[in-house]
Amino acid sequence: MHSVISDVNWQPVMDAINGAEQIVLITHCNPDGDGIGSQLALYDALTELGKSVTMFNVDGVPRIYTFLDHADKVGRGHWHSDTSGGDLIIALDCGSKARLGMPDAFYDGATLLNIDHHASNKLFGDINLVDARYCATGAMIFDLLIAMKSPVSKATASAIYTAVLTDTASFRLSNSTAAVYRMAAELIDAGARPWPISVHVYESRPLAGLKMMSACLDTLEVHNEGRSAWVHITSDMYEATGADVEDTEGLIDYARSIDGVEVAVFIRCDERRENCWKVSFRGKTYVDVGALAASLGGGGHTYASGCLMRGTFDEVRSSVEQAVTRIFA
Ligand SMILES: [Mn+2]
Repeated sequence: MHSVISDVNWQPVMDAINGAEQIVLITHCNPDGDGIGSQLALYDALTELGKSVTMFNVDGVPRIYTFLDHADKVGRGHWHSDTSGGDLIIALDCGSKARLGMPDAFYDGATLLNIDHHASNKLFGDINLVDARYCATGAMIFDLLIAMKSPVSKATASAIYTAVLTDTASFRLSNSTAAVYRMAAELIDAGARPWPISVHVYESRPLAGLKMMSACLDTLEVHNEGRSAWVHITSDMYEATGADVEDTEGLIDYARSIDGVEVAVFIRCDERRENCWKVSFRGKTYVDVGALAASLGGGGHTYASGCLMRGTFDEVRSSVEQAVTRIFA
């Protein structure tokens, strides 16, 4: 196998893993395919090495990723202090400690290892391996396993393939380098099966999800002389369609897909908190939406980012409109 990026020093990560007895793997709230794929891949590899590993996410595993091996072993919900902790906690694909959603007591007595590819990562770990050259945290796990000389099982290969598939928008984004395609080929050699994985991830939507897509696209507006596209979801739309937050994944990509649109904006209500909104951005060619999100208190990548905002829908919308309009001014 060939590493995706060859000049990364994995030694501090390997030392931390080698020295740990109990390891906890965690990813961010509202986890995506990269967070889950990285977690399950590393679980498979570390248990194979004889480590005692547990997994825990505030939001568990989204349904579309439950087909992956070990998905049933991920704990979810609020962490209780009587739950057995680890001496090493590995945070995967997460830019800030707050996004892990855990209370301070969760980290007591443990070393926190932060493995991520977000340029905006806050370097919140005791050990940080953050490298924005990677297309996905899953690709970092691939390189880590090569560095560890750990065999890549079919389960691990499938999990990493899923991580990379979803974080590159099916190998379409600019981060899909030749090395990423070579990794994909090696993952397929190791047992990952592209079409069944795609069917689970992209071809298994519930009908309610399609109804939500239709309702969401009904809110589509184009501004800034055709350069920004806007969609949103309010709480009544969840009630009308029967969809849940997992069904809103990917809707913003339809807004970006419009010819001439450079920035897509997706505002959706937080289903758990009143007057709290998740704002997502996607860029196409020349706009750095990571900086856009940062100007609103969030973060992310050059082409994909987001932030949380409070207020009424109209207040949030108008703040975001001002920020977007400044970009095109
Ligand atoms: Mn990622």
